[in-house]
Amino acid sequence: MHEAEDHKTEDFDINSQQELEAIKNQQPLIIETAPASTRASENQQSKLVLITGAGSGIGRATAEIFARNGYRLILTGRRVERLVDLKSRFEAEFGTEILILPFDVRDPGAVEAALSKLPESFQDIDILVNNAGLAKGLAPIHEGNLEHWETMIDTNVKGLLYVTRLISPGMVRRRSGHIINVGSSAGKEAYPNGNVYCATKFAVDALTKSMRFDLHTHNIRVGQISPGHVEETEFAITRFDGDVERAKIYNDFQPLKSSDVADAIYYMATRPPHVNIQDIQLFATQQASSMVIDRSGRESS
Ligand code: NDP
Ligand code: 8X3
Repeated sequence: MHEAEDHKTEDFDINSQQELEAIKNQQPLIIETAPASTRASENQQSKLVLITGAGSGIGRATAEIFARNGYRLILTGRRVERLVDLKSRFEAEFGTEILILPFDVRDPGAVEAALSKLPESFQDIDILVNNAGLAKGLAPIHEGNLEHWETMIDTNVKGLLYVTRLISPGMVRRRSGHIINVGSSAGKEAYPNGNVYCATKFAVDALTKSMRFDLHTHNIRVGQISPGHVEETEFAITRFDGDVERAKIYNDFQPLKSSDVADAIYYMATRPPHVNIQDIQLFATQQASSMVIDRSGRESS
């Protein structure tokens, strides 16, 4: 559905011509959001967080909790208008400093162009949240759609790798950093028709473990979060290509909310430096496993 809305820069109101030009040229866009005297970046605690897929769902909720707590942010995703909206809201509510960086994680050239030209004050990324990802389709293996498969593998696995490859060297150089990958319950337990999506999230699980092997001697924390069903996201509508009826998969039980996952990510990021939470698996109370869900109605909201 939103593939069609698609990632245009022309159809929305950007603040200035300079900003529009910057986005069109794939230049980093620094949005200063409050009078200098109140800017969160001037707080001593102000760490820098890069979130992929920040324009909706879990990424947006994660951006919000970090912004509310005074962190500086680099927000990425393809739909610039979503990022611009967030920037405006965070400007008004939290007075933090934000860099908008639109790129497609599947395109290694675009990832490199965006991340290799960061302004100096946005180069030292303390926390990377590898969140951008998606499911496409829900079909048995013998009926699978090759384009869906490519999209999931390119986004969930290769995209995560491209971003990590560019950001982790700075963390190694500084002997400081934290990488949090957004996995899934689907990366712990395969389910019928989940085949390729599950495989990509199993890959995220494996990459999280191997990245930790590679980076722990450099004082870098690597962890992952593995949620079950999460509402307040575009996950289902994307999986079912905009089919609103098919995407109604949360009506008869209370799933996690995007803010529940953001809260857990924030918890991981705010432990003392000697503590690394390797994985948080979380389900809604009414969900016992990928396939075992109490669909008798919402117990709570
Ligand atoms: P959303 O669809 O709301 O968010 C996904 C985000 O990823 C979007 O903001 C999208 O932005 C971005 N994205 C997708 N493809 C690309 C791309 N090629 N390049 C850059 N950004 C991209 O769903 P969720 O918030 O649910 O998904 C976030 C993560 O959580 C995913 O990794 C998903 O697998 C995982 N997850 C979701 C669960 C759920 O039930 N919702 C449960 C467990 C894990 P844009 O389109 O603008 O690029
Ligand atoms: C999303 C959860 O169960 O739809 O990763 O795969 S599920």
